[in-house]
Amino acid sequence: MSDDRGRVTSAHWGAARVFTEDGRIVRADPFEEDPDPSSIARILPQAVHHADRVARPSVRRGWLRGDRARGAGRDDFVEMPWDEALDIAAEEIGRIRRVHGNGAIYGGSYGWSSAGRFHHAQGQLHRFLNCIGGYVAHQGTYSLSAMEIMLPHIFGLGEIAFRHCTQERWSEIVAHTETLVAFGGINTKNAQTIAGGTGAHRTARHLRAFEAKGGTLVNVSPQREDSPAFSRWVPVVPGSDTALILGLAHELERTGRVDHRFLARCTVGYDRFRGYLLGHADGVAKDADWAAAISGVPAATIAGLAERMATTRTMIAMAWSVQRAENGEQPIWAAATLAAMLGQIGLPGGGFGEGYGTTDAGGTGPMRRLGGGALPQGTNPVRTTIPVARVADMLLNPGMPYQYNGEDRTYPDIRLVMWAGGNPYHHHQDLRRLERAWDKPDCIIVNDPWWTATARRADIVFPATTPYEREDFAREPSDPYLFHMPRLIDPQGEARDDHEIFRGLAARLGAEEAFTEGLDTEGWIARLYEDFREKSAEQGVAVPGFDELKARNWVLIDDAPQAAESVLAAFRRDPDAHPLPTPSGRIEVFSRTIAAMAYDHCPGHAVWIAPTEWLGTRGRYPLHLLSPQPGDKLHSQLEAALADEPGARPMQVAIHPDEGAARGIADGALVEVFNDRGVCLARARLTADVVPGVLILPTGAWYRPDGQGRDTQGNPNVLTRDIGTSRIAQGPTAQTSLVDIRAI
Ligand SMILES: Nc1nc2c(c(=O)[nH]1)N[C@H]1C(S)=C(S)[C@@H](COP(=O)(O)OP(=O)(O)OC[C@H]3O[C@@H](n4cnc5c(=O)[nH]c(N)nc54)[C@H](O)[C@@H]3O)O[C@H]1N2
Ligand SMILES: Nc1nc2c(c(=O)[nH]1)N[C@H]1C(S)=C(S)[C@@H](COP(=O)(O)OP(=O)(O)OC[C@H]3O[C@@H](n4cnc5c(=O)[nH]c(N)nc54)[C@H](O)[C@@H]3O)O[C@H]1N2
Ligand SMILES: [Mo]
Repeated sequence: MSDDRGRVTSAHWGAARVFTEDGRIVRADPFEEDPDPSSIARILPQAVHHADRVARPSVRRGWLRGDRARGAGRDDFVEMPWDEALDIAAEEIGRIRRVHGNGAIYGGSYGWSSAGRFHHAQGQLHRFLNCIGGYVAHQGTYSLSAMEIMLPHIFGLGEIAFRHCTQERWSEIVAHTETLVAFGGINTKNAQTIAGGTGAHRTARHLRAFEAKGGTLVNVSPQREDSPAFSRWVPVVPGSDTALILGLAHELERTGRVDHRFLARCTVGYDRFRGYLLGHADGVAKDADWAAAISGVPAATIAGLAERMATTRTMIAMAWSVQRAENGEQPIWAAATLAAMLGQIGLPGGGFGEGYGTTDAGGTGPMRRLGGGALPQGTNPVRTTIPVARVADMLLNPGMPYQYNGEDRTYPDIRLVMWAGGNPYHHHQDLRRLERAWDKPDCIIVNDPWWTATARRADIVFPATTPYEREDFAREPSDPYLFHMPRLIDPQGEARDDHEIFRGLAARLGAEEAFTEGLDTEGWIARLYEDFREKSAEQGVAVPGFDELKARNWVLIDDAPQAAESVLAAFRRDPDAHPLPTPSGRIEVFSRTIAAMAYDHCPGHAVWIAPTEWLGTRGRYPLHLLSPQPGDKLHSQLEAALADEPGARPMQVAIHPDEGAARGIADGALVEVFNDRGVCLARARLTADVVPGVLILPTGAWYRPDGQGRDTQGNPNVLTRDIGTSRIAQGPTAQTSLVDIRAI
């Protein structure tokens, strides 16, 4: 049977019109409403029907013998009928609960899984675990942990509130911003995705409008490609942004351009910061020459940029990569401080913002946050959490004390790990270390559609359906489209929905009624949709009934951005009447809360702290490795099929021609990238569009080590360092790693 018109479905990288023939997906075309569709979906047919799909429930042979050495991923698996595999898993979950308690279960299960409101893998897992007594959860994200912790300290607002209700939206930027200074750039490659899917990509359109009206986009980045061609590239040494920002701040002081009136009305603690900036405390003025020596940006460029920022309407934008680094808290604080010194915070098109272009949701402004439609997860009786990126620390060091945002904590003793919808062997740093940590628990259970590196290192693997094999609906709060996600094909192999997998486990653990509340999948989708519809109606937004949505496939909802004044505009207008929810009610250039943490690295205002690995270190490894997000996919998803394309693996690593010449590396040469932590293969791409000394190796290759532990696909996480940003946010630090490279 062929399906001539295809049907539209949503995905993180955008909606697509998907065509099937004889029960198989044969093509995925761009969604016709999308002016800038992503090409990621093109590989869908090959990925969904790939031989690397998990066909049946599988149990690791070694685990059946009582062997925990799973981290190296060398074991083979025994396929089993569903009932048998579910029995084994339920028995082990039950045993661990009885003997060690629910506090021994790690169910954080970080990862993007797939769009769709009901079949959200983590949500299903968390609900299941809460129904059986709870689990150790995680806090924060790999994306922006430092931002999530710092924005409340500085502005008193959570990151989402800041991004959606406070910082300037694109329309304001296009209308008012003259200079957009983007640390880490604004790259439409990243704006292909949003967590809840997107109907019509908009970032590229906004950038074109900004260009057309003559705005200046300054791309402060180690890579020219991080912003569109019309931007001005300011090449910067990775990890040095804080120093560069301090240099800009010093220029404002030196030239008398600081807006002291704004600082006095709207901020606290500028004097403390100023003493540091001018070198009163340590005798080191953080001036343009000082900043130039650290950042590689010439002092004259710093002076020119500072002048431009002070004399034009300026928005300081920061990509999340900049804070995914050691002391990633500092560039955010420094940038917010610089914006305060410029005195443009709360003016149209001015101030500090983050996440523009990081996903397509950046700069969407205050949308009506249509609530509802999310699977209720219940309450978790286990109170223990960890900062998300400290998972290997936790597994390796039960009982070890650590500090986190002013709290003293200890790591729990984890016996069971359950993962659904994430790929830690993609997302975590220092994968060889993760392998050692992975051998610690008694049991690891993974649901995934594919044999990812994580699935290959699990004890029990449950094959999950992809979104194309089940019905759902998609609704991203920052996007005006609403999608029915039809079941396009039957589940492949013996795959089951995550909900069905957890229902099977819940039934065996006496919690089926609690988990399902007597509803089947269809009943749940109807309940979530009705909930979404009712909450939308409360906001005055009309949403069709589910049957109508099903018939229409997708609809555009009238969900225009609210015209409400932004929190910062109101604050600026009258800081006493509209104080920020910080301890002082003002923007905290100096934070007593952070100073009181008494962490030796942070005195309570933004500071430059040299990373332990960066180009200023004269160690054994001379090159700085950056591992940005891949342009041709989302993280490690669809990798099975992408890796099959001729010449696609190992991944390409970008390197400056001078560095290539110094090492006898030609364009296209097979290379090894290495340091003490690991080695991976890659293929050299010589380009003058990266700063000398910097290697760019995007993430997303599946980890596939050879006999010597050398990753064959080009996964940068065999090389990255697994330490927290600092004791404040304990975020991941993937961008702080030194390596070397050699031709082979
Ligand atoms: N070196 C380095 N590392 C990084 C980063 C970096 O910049 N540099 N970035 C970090 C960031 S920001 C992030 S967000 C993470 C992303 O890391 P992850 O979110 O873990 O990466 P994904 O590949 O999206 O993992 C999703 C997994 O869910 C599976 N999946 C999809 N749909 C379903 C489903 O319906 N059910 C189930 N059970 N599984 C499903 C997919 O097959 C895939 O294996 O990576 C981080 N890692
Ligand atoms: N196509 C695609 N889009 C994605 C994703 C994906 O996997 N694929 N993932 C999504 C997710 S989960 C997230 S969190 C976002 C992440 O969004 P970001 O974190 O903003 O994106 P990255 O690609 O990691 O980094 C952007 C650029 O920052 C630059 N950079 C790195 N280090 C430094 C530094 O020290 N200083 C400066 N100034 N620049 C630096 C690098 O050149 C890099 O290309 O992307 C989202 N968008
Ligand atoms: Mo992310």
